[in-house]
Amino acid sequence: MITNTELEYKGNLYPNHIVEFSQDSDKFYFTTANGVVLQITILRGSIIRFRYATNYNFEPDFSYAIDPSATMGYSKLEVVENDTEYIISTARLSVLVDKMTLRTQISDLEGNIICEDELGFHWEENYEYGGNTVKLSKITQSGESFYGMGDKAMHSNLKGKRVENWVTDQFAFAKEQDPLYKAIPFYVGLNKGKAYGIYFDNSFRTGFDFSQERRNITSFWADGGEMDYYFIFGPDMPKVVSSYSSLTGTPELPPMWALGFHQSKWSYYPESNVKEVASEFRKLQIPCDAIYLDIDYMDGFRCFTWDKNHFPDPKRMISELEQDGFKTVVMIDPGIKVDRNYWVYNEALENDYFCKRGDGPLMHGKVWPGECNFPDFTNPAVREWWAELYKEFMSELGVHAVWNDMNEPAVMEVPTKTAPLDTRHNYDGHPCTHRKAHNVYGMQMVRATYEGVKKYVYPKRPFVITRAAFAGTQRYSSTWTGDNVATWEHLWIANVQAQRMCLSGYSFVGSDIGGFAEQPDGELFARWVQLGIFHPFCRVHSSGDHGDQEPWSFGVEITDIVRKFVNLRYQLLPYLYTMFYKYTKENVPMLQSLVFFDQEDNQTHFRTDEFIFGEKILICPIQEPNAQGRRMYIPRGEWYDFWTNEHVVGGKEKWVAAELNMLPIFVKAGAIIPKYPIQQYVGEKKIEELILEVYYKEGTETSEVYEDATNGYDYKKGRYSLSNYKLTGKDNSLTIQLFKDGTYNTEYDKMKLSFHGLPFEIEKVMIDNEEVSLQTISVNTDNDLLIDKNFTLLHLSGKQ
Ligand code: NBV
Repeated sequence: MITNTELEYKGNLYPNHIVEFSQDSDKFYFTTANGVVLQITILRGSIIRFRYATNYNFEPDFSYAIDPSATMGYSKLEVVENDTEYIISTARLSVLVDKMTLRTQISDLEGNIICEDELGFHWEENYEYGGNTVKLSKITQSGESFYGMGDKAMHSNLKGKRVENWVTDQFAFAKEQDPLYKAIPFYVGLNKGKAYGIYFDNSFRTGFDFSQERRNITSFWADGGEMDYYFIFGPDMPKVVSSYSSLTGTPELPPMWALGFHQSKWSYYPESNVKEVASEFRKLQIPCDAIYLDIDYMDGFRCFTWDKNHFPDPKRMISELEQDGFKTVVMIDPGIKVDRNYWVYNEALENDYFCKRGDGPLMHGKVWPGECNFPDFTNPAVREWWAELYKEFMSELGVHAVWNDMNEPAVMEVPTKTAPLDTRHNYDGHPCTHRKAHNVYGMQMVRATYEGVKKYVYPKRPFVITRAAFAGTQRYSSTWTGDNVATWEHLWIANVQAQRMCLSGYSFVGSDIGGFAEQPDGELFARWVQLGIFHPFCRVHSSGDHGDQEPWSFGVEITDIVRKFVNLRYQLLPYLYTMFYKYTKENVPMLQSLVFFDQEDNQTHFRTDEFIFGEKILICPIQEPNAQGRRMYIPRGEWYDFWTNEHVVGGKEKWVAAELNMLPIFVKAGAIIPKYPIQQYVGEKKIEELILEVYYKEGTETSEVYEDATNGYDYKKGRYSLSNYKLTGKDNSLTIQLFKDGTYNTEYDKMKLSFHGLPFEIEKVMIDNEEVSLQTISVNTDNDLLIDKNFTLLHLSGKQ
């Protein structure tokens, strides 16, 4: 028995002095007299895991969030002991463990304290359920800021906030409302120019307090499980986020069509309605790649069935839509209707796949179909079964993609809006209650969906969307921010949520453009489209309760604006696809908040509106009605106004004009932005030439363009084309070097280069050290050049 009454304070228990220390290669164990064991694992020089056991007893080491393929390794590891502490040193950090209290302090090699325990680990025993409520508090350094935490609808800097992680169906949520649909217990702290991250790997309900309760204290806790967190050192934010992403994973490349514009509504039916919407897009020449079928396509809301009155021949419809360039995406929910004549229900019942309550009865609850049972997706056998259910949809009917909704799981007519806490789960062989499994339930559902869709759309790539998510869900699925509202405030929220999700390792994200609940007016809709086309997932969706929300629903002026911006997204597809490639390969978030882009500039620490799309394009949405423009912050460096080519030096605020058909967009000097011609859908046209918008800069800058077959897996065999451009600008010359990688031969042979901001008139052009006559390659008076795609060195010069 532990006797630690002297260490009890305000109901909490604390570790006392260390009585035992041991090392087992990359793991260190510190055991206190009252039975607390701290296990420190060195994963990399800058990633350190801290786990605490009470009663000497660790739980089995299992996590849904950590990517099993994450690679680790470190170069240096030393430990020394003095009278008061143990000091572990890696090539990047040193960790002090206090012998009397088990508190830790992490410093960089220059001796700057990066993260320091206040009370450190403490806990409360949970009499009712067993186990502990585990807690940890740290000292907030003065001037410290906090970012991340998934989909929180609040200011991007979380200093002074307290948040909770419990995935929740939060229809028409409000600003500051919490928790929402996702649980991503990961934050980034930024203190005196140095960033670090904490990922708390615990799927119970967790809480984080960023100096709200006590001014100088940051704390986090969980209703159960272990205090098990990863400390990730930067000191640059991109390094923190990239390390977090390497721990929890990134997705594979989606098919390129998934990055197109998508149209959805609750619900398009019958078939004629779906067809009308699709043909209107083509008639009005507004690009669109996918159309969504919400729950009403089903027979009485039974998953994996069709309402044959409204959709008599889904296979034919899907193939006709496909011929017109539309992919069909269908909804699947977790609730399975209790119905003895329904095969999915019968199969699950026979195989014991449904969740059960504490004492054995099936867990049930009301959702769209009425009374439902809920598969236990934390059981691997259930996931396998669920994956197989997609066979007919994908391989026989030709459905292209699936969205999983209501997978918090949402349950109607109960105060908790979800499954009862005593509901039992397999948790991949670690049986537990819903208290532990709730936050990962949706994740495991969409994981199973992903596996099934992937298997049955093969040799194409899968595309899946989820509403609920936990850390790591990004490996399987894209996501949307749930049931937002058609208000200006929600436009602000959507912007913050997308940036925050990207910083939290989850880049494939978008909001219901225009708002799900209620009805936007044309102006709000247009402004939302202008933001939405710069989100990785770009879909208009609405509840349909208050009227139509198609691009043409608000009159000709708005239709034209929507077309203009959707066209721009399609032109930027090679840029967007390259962003995705860099996200999957190098963990670069697809959207960067300004603080992420330039953490050393204090001006960025509290900015919410502006963000960088990819690595080179600065966007600032208009978030108020009747605006003719807005003030915005231009981050440090040199930029060009996308519309006017005006050269702007950043590090200051600026008024930027933006009438309803405009949006403030700036391009980083030195950038090379690839563009395709406008297509009505991905693959509509043969790409005859790649357009490169080249923005002059004095000095050097690199840019990349990734291309492949846009679908399928050939790219994994090396059939991709990765072009690395290095631009070097001088007073009277510009050099572009091109290094290529991969064996994919793009269908175009030529590249059209358009120059912006050249301080000289082009007089001489050298390609691969040979002079070429300007007449033969110049396409117009602007000196746009049309050159062979296989150059390696382009040199332009002229007089200023
Ligand atoms: O399936 C209907 C809706 C769906 O359109 C929406 O996108 C989801 O977030 N679903 C929620 C259930 C009903 C919400 C009131």
